[in-house]
Amino acid sequence: MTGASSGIGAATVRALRAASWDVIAVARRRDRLDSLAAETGCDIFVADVTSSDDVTALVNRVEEAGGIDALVNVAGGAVGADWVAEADPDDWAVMMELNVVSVQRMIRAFLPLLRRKSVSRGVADIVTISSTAAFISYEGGGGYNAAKAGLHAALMALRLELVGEPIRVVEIAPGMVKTEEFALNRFGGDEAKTQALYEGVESPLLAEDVADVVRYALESPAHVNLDLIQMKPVAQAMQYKLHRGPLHPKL
Ligand code: 8X3
Repeated sequence: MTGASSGIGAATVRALRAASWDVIAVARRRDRLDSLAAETGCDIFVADVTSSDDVTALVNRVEEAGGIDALVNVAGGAVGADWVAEADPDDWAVMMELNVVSVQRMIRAFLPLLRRKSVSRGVADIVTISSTAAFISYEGGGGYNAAKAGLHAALMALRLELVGEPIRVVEIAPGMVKTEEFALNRFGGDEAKTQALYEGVESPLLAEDVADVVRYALESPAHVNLDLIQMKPVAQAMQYKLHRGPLHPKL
């Protein structure tokens, strides 16, 4: 599973290890992977999913380890919150590479192994974290909206292309998830903007909530494909319809 060094990725490693899955945690930051390995007993592999050489080395390692039952694509993210007319095209290119092209690179690389594993396990899985940003655009989200919408479109095509094979293509699209890095990266390290985003929101989703759904998807009976799951905190009806303050019934 990719994106394992923090946030939803690290939480998913913990959730899967707690459910006795063998996990190869993949990310760029060795120190974080080392801590995760010490904590959970997962295997680790330092790789940048934007590098074809790194992904090839990872495939070789996974083959040596006997293959995989599931590929979980978590790596992704937003760079900047600039409006379309002002955003740096290089930021957009990074988002496209990380959220779309790298996922395709991983799927292309691992599909042969997943096909082989599906014979013995009865099913194999490709689980990918997208975002509600794939479906609803918002000011300052253009590049991220485009990238996640592209990812969603690609996963729909993949599901069509794999029909007839015992391979589940699962897309999990979370809304507001409070993690240590997502918003901070998006806002270029601006703590005040990051704090303001979550200000007053009663119980935003946590990385662990998304990790639970990944585990549930993987452990569902082999004939059940969760397909597309959107999940949001109760306080969020849409990205632009967010309740700040306590939730209370209208009695
Ligand atoms: C992040 C969700 O609402 O910031 O994937 O677009 S949102």
